[in-house]
Amino acid sequence: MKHVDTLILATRNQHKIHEIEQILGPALIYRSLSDYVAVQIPETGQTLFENSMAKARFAHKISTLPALADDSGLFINALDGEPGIYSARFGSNDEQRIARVLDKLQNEEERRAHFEAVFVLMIGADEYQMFEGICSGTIANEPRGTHGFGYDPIFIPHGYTRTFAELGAEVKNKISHRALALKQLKEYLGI
Ligand code: ITT
Repeated sequence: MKHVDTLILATRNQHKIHEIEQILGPALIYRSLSDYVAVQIPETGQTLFENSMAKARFAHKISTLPALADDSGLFINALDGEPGIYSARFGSNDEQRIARVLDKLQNEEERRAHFEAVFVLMIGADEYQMFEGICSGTIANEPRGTHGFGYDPIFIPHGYTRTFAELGAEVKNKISHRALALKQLKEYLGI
């Protein structure tokens, strides 16, 4: 177990920040990148882990605080894992990204997919821990629901008939890739 009371969240995605804070709860104090700098951290890695490491390392360096990064993506079987690590760059906004996925899956019966999140907690310059979560499901035929963000309106988690965007935060934050990874982090921090 590791004692940490303040964390800098190494993400610019407000939806992620909200989910992370909801899942981890009030035992920690949260700082964000916008408390420090306005620069965008380039994502040049070939894997979620490499990108997550780069974000955590950067946030730790500028703040000297323990830093938590989340690199995540939607991996679709019929598209050989696309959009995967490029999930955030698959279009210029959520609507376009969703339309592109649905277009590529037109008339496709194989609709299995999974979300994956890789968190890196950078505690010191050479000290880090990695936590991973996977949530399997299928891609809906059309967007449904208004909760959440990103691909939530087209992702139906395994065991459910509704999308994450229909199910809402209470369900999503128990079963999502982010929730599963952060459960391990909570155990690690003893919170
Ligand atoms: P940061 O790099 O600043 O953290 P980002 O949004 O660019 O923010 P990623 O590079 O990790 O983050 O891209 C993840 C993308 O994958 C995200 O923008 C969504 O499009 C998608 N995604 C990840 N988790 C998701 C979730 O829980 N629900 C819906 N879409 C999700």
